[in-house]
Amino acid sequence: MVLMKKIYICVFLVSFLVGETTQEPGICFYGEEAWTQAKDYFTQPSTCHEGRPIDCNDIPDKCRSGVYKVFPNQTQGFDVYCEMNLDEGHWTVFQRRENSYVDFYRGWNDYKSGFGNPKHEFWLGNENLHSLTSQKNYEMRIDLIDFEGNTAFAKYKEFAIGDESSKFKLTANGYHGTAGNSLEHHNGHGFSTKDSDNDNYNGHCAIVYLGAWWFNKCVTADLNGQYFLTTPDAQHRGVYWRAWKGANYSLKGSVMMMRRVSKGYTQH
Ligand SMILES: [Ca+2]
Repeated sequence: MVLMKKIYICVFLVSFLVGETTQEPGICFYGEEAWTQAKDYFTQPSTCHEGRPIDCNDIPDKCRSGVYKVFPNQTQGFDVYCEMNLDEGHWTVFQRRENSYVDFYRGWNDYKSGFGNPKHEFWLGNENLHSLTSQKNYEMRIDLIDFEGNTAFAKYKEFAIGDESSKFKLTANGYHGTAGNSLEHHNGHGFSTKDSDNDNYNGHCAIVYLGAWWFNKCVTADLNGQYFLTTPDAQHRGVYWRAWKGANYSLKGSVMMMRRVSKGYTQH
């Protein structure tokens, strides 16, 4: 009975404060998460969840990192995680690895539409990445952490994902950072999954390396690879970034995010 009461209150608070009457799945939270959500709505500026932001650039400065709904070009909107503190904030996060809880060895349609929880492990979806990056100019930031707690980052001044007819082609130019440019080998290539081979290798990179990425011939980075708690069972596997940790190391975690670099804000 107590649990049911918590669920009910949570739905009421969220619905009331965002001015929606919907009780669609995902609007209700349980236990500690429900309390955090309710507290955010009470203590953050009321403007944090107003309007139709096209990405996390449109979220006001004083709002906290968390999940926000964004409405890029011609979409009905979808949830993203906005990183509001790191490196001047306003980053739209589109990938995160932190444990082995979510299976990343998935097919084309899952990678197209996205999966997981934006607050934890997830992939935002190639269609959503295209919607975001086709509306303005974007930069990208990737943060990596190893099992000893060391961190490294890679930033790209230009980042875009093509539409499905291009196989969600990656554009990542203008590297700087501490992790090394392991995306160079993948720049300009389409996305491949275990059921869609768009790489430049005779075999099928996504199956050989148990991942899903913009494989070329085959791989110097694959942050969507299998999650290992120990050294991977073969080279080029795991949550992989060769230029930082070599060919046989799987990272503890990764975060991939983008931020608009064009001047001005779009009114919606
Ligand atoms: Ca192939």
